[in-house]
Amino acid sequence: MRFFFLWVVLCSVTLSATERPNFLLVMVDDMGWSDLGCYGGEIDTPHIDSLAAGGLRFTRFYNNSVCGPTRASLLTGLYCQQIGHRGDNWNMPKNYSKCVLIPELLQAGGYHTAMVGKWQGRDLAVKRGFNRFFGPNCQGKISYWHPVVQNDFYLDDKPWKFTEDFFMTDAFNDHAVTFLKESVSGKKPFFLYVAYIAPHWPLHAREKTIQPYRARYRKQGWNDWRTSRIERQRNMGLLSKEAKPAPYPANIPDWAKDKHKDWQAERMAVYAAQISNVDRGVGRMLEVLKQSGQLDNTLILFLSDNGAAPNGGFAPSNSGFGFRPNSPNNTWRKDRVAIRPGSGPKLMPGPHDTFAGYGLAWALTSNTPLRNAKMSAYEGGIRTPLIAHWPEVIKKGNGLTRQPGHVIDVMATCLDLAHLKYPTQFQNRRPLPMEGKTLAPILRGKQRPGHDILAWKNARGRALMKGDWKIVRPDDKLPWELYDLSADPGETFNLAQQHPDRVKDMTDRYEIWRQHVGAR
Ligand SMILES: [Ca+2]
Repeated sequence: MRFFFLWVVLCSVTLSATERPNFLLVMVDDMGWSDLGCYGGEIDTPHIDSLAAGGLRFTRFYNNSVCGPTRASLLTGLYCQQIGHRGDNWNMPKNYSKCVLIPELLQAGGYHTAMVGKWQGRDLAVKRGFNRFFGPNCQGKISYWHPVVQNDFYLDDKPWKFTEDFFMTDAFNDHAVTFLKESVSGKKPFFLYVAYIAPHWPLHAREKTIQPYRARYRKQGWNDWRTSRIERQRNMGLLSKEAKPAPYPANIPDWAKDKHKDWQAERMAVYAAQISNVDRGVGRMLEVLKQSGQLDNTLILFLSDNGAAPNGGFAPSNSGFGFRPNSPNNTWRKDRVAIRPGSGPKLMPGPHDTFAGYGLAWALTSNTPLRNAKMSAYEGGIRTPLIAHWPEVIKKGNGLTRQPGHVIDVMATCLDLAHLKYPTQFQNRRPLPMEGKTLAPILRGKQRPGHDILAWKNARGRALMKGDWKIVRPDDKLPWELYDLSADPGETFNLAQQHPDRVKDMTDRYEIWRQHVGAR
């Protein structure tokens, strides 16, 4: 009898340990909605696509359209303004007395926690709940090739010495694999957060990773690739047959008439190479999970922190991103090698001494079929792919869900699945009540009671969403526009004139939200 009792106790202990899943949260930086193969893109992302093939893709998941505000919300489960973030610059939560971070709560709740990649805090990640950390404390523009000022790299709490053959995404991939191997061999469940900086500008990549893409983007340009993506999205069920993609703004040049096609193609080829490099890292992480037998009990979430970035111009130039001719810039890189300013046919992007972006024309292809880009509250700024992979729970592969969600939901999801409660007090802090809601019902194939509203205020956009309806405007001086996202994801038909009562109701709600979160 006593033996039986002990056996039951031991079993229940083992069961409760396996019940709590591991978390692998992977976020890329400035990647558009349709760059991944599984969202209609032509970039080679076989490993990320395999997550979609065995998991669930969200068609309406949202971020805060800029790096810092998204990260602040992602890690705290709060709107960024609630923790002293205006939504217009790119640092981490400013007011830690009002929030807690996911790793802090999971660590206190028995998880092993680790992070690789972009950290923007005033203090180090290992002081904010991570047992292990590798990456830069980002305070300025970065190079993928070399150490630069304002972006010191740390391994845990120690400054990290750069290796001879350093390339940032490769270093992230290597450390993610190392931390994951440590995590799977430990007794605790784990939370690994990999925050890539790719494919954020500058366009830096190794020649061998660019090469496979060169011919692809010389063959056809931004408009034709956009058409190809729309066709694939319609076939995949990501875009209905009737839905109209966002129209091109009038200033987008015609690819057919472009005089510098090889340079334009090179810009997209380097961008694609950066995403491929992330995909290789995801493949290596998947291999570690498979080998350890822990893939089935690991919830993997893959998303982007904002829409594709418009920076980089339409035409060749001899300056950009703060680098100008006849203006010395040999103090930015720590080895004092200067960047050759500008970008063009005689200065192709990719190498260590270049600094370029791919420009709005390609960014709109990345965001196909959505309107506008990073920083905007139109869908091209705030809508992100989200892939969820968790074989133990998500049994039916290749699924799509149209239920909306937001990065504020990740905190609630992790706590729910880890059987932890959100605290009213943590250390000496009194965190505000969570704004996010768990995504677990959606992962289990059910309808969840979603958000009554979701809302945004950032430097170049304000918006509020209620169900399929969305009001949006680029700034406070312009009238609100109204869109029905179920029929019009491209935000092409402004329905504000037809539905004045709905606009009034939603603007009232926006005002209540604005005061609730303390947005200006
Ligand atoms: Ca970003």
